[in-house]
Amino acid sequence: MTKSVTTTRNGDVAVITIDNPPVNALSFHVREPLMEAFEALRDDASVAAIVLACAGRTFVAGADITEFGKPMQQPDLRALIATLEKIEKPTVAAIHGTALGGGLELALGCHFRVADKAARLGLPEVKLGLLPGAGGTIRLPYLLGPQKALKIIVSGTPIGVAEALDGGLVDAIADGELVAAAIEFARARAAEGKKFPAVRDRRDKVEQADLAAFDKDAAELAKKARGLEAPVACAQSVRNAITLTFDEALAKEREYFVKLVSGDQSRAQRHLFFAEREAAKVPGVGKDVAPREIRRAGVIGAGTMGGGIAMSFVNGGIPVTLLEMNSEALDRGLATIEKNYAISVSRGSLSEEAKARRMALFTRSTDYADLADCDIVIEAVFEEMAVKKEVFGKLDKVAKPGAILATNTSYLDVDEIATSTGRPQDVVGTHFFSPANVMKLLEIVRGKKTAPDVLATLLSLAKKIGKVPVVVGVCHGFVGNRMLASRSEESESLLLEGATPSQVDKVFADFGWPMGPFQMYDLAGLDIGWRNRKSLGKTAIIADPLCEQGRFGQKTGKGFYLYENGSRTPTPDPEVEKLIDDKARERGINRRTISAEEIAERTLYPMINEGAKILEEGIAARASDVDIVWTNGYGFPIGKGGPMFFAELEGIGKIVERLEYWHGRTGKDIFKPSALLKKLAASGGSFSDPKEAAA
Ligand code: 3H9
Repeated sequence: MTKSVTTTRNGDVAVITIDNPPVNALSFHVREPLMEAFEALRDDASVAAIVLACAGRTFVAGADITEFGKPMQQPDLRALIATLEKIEKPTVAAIHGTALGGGLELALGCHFRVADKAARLGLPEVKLGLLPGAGGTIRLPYLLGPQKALKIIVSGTPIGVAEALDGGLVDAIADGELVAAAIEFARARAAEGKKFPAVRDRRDKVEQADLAAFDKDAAELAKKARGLEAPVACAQSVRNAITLTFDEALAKEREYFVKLVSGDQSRAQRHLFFAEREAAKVPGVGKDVAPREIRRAGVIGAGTMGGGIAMSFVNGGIPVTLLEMNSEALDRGLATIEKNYAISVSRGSLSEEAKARRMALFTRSTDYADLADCDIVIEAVFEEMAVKKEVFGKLDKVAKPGAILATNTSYLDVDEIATSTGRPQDVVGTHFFSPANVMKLLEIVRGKKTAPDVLATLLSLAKKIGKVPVVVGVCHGFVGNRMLASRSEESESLLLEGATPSQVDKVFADFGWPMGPFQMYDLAGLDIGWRNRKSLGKTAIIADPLCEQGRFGQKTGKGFYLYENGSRTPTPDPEVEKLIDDKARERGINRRTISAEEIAERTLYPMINEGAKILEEGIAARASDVDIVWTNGYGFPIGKGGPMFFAELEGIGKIVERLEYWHGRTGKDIFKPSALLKKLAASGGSFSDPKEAAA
């Protein structure tokens, strides 16, 4: 077994190398020998300078997240950094890959940082519901200035070396081999023969800080935190770097960290971190299954979905043949795509050159024969079985052998679509979420005959185009929309029984959702669901008459709410309330006062129940996959970890009891507790460890 930490010598420069694959996390078996190395080299008179480097693909990517929530074995990271920082000979971190979290904090314990050109540096702890807990919220503001540091810490987004060099976080960019450059740099500093200040003693940038401007930025960020504790704690801790001494601020940082790491929000966000990685491990698709090569994609349909999907491929550097019925439709689709890129240019997130490069990756087509050289074709045509089958029949004739044929569908049976081809093993569903170029979730729908290497290809492709993939089985609506259906049905019932749209939406906002169901309908456009219902022969008691009145939501200025003078702020509309009243009276319903608790139970619990049924049927491989679907595709609050994680926090026993209560009162199937929920309630087990119930 390779040692986690080794020390080598290059003349009078000592090089410590951390080797803890895959990402050099600072596990106990790294911290212990690292501490020994620091102490030994500190006391070794033959060592003039020290370089701290990493083997493998990256510099240290953080503390070992799997150790959180367990008793911390000493030395902890703070002790390690304190020892490193006291070493008087020049210390230099040699950074390649990503220096993240505790990794960057460790590098901040050195006097200097030399980075590879492609390195990225950041403190992503906020994404785990934490704040950097080993001095990052203090040392980073010391080096970069508090306002810049605040942005990096609260967003959790790493920066590149040019920005790091400019701000003073990095001292040099390696020209050539990194460790050799760092040794050179260290030797040159040692030759200067002076003592360099530790970062903790470099207070000039915080002393010059504009506290009022900082507070203004922090207040803006706090507004966006939407109930999450970590961003607020991050901002407070960076503020402490300005107002308190180093040691006082460090003690406060520790206090905040300890509180956050043991809280439910961080547990939920850590669950999501591992859940996302777990979702990429699909039963039956082992590491030995090689993905197919994707050099060109075809997208059929240049409407909202097709255009967004095509943009996702192009953003990942994959050329796209975009096919439409006629050149007018193509012109319209490409004009929208160009407009979307132009918005990014105007916001400064894309350069003109990058926009031009992306637009050049599109090839126009109105002829299926042009799809013959595509390695994957995704159709995004009208959501109707007959139309989809016709498209797949045509595709079967032109696509090359081994090409992946994907249907972008939200509900339809992928196995049935596959029957219109002679190659069902190459057929798969890809459920993108709108706007497809923005939304991260990708439900990959595995048909009965979908080949494992098709799934492996989609999983690696998803990563390349910046999506979070979850493999799901065939059923109406797959994981996300199937669970959503139970919530939608109940939201309308709540209105008829006495709630108002704004009351329901407030319960959702208070829970942490970006918006409630009625604001969501108004934003998406009520006409979409209306069209869908009509095609299925279904009706909605409130939404249908709203549509008949031309109230399609924000785009018509009226929906469940009023949007006056083009405003996006919803205002309750007495006309809608009257409509609800009338519809209730027609049905003999006596409207009553409905509590927030009732709204929460009747909307959230049926979703959890449906999620459990999905698990029983094997449509999702694990509960954490369901959580990834909901947090990435539907705005489920990340601080609650997704519906299935939340169910365990809430108590499965309580949920089953309340479902049974509502089932008794309403007789609706959505409330009939699933066998899995009942089993877990009886055994006290969890979704990941479903113990057998005691006999
Ligand atoms: C922290 O540092 C707290 C301190 O401030 C204070 C302490 C007192 N620990 O993502 P990948 C695993 S908090 C344990 O697929 P990539 C990961 O689960 C930490 N395990 O690779 C996966 O395992 P598996 C702050 C970790 O190349 C495997 O490594 N740092 C950790 O796509 C490969 O990961 C962060 O939040 C970890 N820290 O991306 C950075 N990191 O193969 C978190 C990864 O069994 N990490 N694993 O599924 C990342 O963002 C990405 O892993 C990284 C590489 C960008 C580095």
